[in-house]
Amino acid sequence: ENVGPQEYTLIKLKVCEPYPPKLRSLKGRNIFLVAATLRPETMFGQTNVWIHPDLSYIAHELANGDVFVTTRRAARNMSYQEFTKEWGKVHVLVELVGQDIMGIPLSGPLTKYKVIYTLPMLTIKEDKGTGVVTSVPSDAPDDFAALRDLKNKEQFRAKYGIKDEMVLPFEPVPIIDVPEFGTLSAVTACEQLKIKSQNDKDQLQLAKERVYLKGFYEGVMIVEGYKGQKVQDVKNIIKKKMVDAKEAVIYME
Ligand code: A2H
Repeated sequence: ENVGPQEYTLIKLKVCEPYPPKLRSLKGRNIFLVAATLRPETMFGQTNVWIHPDLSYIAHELANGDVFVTTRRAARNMSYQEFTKEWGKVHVLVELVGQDIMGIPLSGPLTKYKVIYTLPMLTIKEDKGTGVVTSVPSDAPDDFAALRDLKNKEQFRAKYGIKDEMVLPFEPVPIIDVPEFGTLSAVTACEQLKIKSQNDKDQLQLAKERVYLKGFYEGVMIVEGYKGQKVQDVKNIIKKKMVDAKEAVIYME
């Protein structure tokens, strides 16, 4: 683990109306699920957003009137980073569990998919980031394995009330070329290591070790506007663009 504070980019994923029953009292307000990522330059490849079905979340109000959905722990951290009206105070609007916001439509920055959905991931940690994770199956083995599980297992989808159209149309998007791994590095790594599901912990750890460092240090962007540029060189540019457009915010923990 890192020593000292870690900076995350929080990606704002706007909840589309009509809102699910638990959020209905917030009709007319701008509600965002916010996902903590270390890889803002991969947002071109978002296909869905992961939520833990049994984890507690809150919808809370920020100083600018926006409503963020995160864990209470992340909300508290935000209150010490000038997100809230009063320093150290969280303004809770609604208490939720993940299942209350499962299978809901969102719109997010940079992805080619106009609408993406919240889907269940059981390995989300309560004590990291916001408890909301954006999914980039092209470049993150955890995301690829979990999305493939949902695609392959109808019972898994049914258990969490996920409809076919929230999962089946969404394919990994080639966004970064990684030497030796190609343009879908997470897919390649999962195939090489014969990963069968999101529960293949040790193999997934290996896959991640293989692709993350290489993706960051040797990856080359292949998306329009950044073609041929190194991931390292565009990461901060893409991050700043989203922050300036109010599509993302910087958060520390
Ligand atoms: B990353 P670190 Cl393409 N539980 O975003 C589990 N995983 C979480 C999480 C939580 N509560 N909060 C964030 N994460 C994930 C993109 C990505 C990420 C890519 C490649 C690598 C990568 C798309 N998912 O992470 O322990 C998020 O996934 C490499 C580790 O703080 C976040 O960035 O290092 C990353 O883990 C933060 O993990």
